[in-house]
Amino acid sequence: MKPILIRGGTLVTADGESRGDLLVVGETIAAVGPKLDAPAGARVIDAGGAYVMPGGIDPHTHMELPFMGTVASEDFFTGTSAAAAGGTTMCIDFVIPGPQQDILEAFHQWRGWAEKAACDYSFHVAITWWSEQVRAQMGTLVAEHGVNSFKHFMAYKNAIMCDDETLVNSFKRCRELGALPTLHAENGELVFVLQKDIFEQGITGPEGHPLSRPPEVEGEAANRAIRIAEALGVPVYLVHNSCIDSLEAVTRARLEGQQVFAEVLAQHLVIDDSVYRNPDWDTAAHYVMSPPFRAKEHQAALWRGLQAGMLQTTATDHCCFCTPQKRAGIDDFRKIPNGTGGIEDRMGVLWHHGVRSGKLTPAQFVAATSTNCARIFNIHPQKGALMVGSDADIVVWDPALTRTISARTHHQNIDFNIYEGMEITGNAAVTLSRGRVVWEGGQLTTERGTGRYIKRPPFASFWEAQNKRNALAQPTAVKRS
Ligand code: URQ
Ligand code: ZN
Ligand code: ZN
Repeated sequence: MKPILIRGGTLVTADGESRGDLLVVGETIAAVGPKLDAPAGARVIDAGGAYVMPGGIDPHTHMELPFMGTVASEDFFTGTSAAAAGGTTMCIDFVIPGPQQDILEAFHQWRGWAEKAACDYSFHVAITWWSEQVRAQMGTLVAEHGVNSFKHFMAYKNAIMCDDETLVNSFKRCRELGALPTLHAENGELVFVLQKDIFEQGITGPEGHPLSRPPEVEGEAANRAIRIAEALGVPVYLVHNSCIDSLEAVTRARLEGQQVFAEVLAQHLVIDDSVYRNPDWDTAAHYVMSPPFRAKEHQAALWRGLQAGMLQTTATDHCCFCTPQKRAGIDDFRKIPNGTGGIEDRMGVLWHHGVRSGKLTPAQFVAATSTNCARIFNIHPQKGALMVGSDADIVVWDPALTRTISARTHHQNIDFNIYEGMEITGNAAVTLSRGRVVWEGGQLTTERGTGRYIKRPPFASFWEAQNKRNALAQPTAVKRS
């Protein structure tokens, strides 16, 4: 590949903005600074009037996920390509072993599916059951395969839900390994009973979905997970916080100094629960995901949480089921496959509703769409940075580029778009994945298989300090005379 000089832009990182140029040689950033010379044969990209920022990292996707009797329609090639069209250059997906499935076997299964990816990717591994073998294999995944985060679904009873015994055992194991436990925090037992009650009252349509998972169902689980983590002395990361109830649990813990990290989905920031009252069954079912979309006051609180730094990352939970797949629940909302798309629109939606509205600065935008995720999951500054030696995952962001979001024009492999008709200003003009231009002039030039699996090292430094602290705090036996 020829060297690429990105010239005349405003470089923006999580730490601020500066005018300057950026030189890419091969797959990494070779130089950053004012008035860089173009080496012989270099390609020059004019970034005048645009921002130059680290490629987005989406910490929460589910490409080609087998779930609820079907398989998500987006695969690792189409999904990472659509991501590039929106400025995202890496995703962290999920290995979700079936109950009693060997977790190493599941890991290699997902690694096989992801070989077609067009941008870089990594995997959280879900702990859906417990045994001494699971415990041992978590160690193998950390030591040999670069996994430093393990997911726990507190919802989806009789499927992938794990009980408190599994949570406690797995959290303890994460602490031993220097890995970060992550959580889908909804009380699955409550959901199961509420779903049954609502269905038996005769509410069978998509409007039953949010009724069976009210905010308190999420708040209880979020608080329980946070308290378990506190008691065991392990950090914790809560995915898709959707409401005031979970945000309050996160905020309290963080204000007390507990190591709690929290994610919010772009769609939960801008879409409310009125979507479930759409008279068209298909349209209402398009929005069935968990946690569900909430009443308006929750969006305002989530924006404040993002601005205040209580929510550190933004994601999409990109888990696509087309309309015919959603219709599996035509007579029973409990059977509608849970999930929505959004990987292509996350950054544009956040820029339009966040930066253009004055809620976020460009630097906060970069932190929330890329750098915080890289730091939390221990891949900074390889990812999420514009530093010499960083991977050349870069977006030339045009703040004036306007587009109307639609399934008719998006690159996602799903037959609807949850943001259908939304006009946004601010989009990726050029996207580079490890130095390769994959999006430019409205055209994708991704190639199957050019994405790489990114290993994420354990958090040794945190744990050594934590273990030393706990050793000092060991309760001493009471000497009785
Ligand atoms: O719960 C998740 O994160 C996966 C199964 C995607 N589906 C969803 O509704 N969020
Ligand atoms: Zn989830
Ligand atoms: Zn998910």
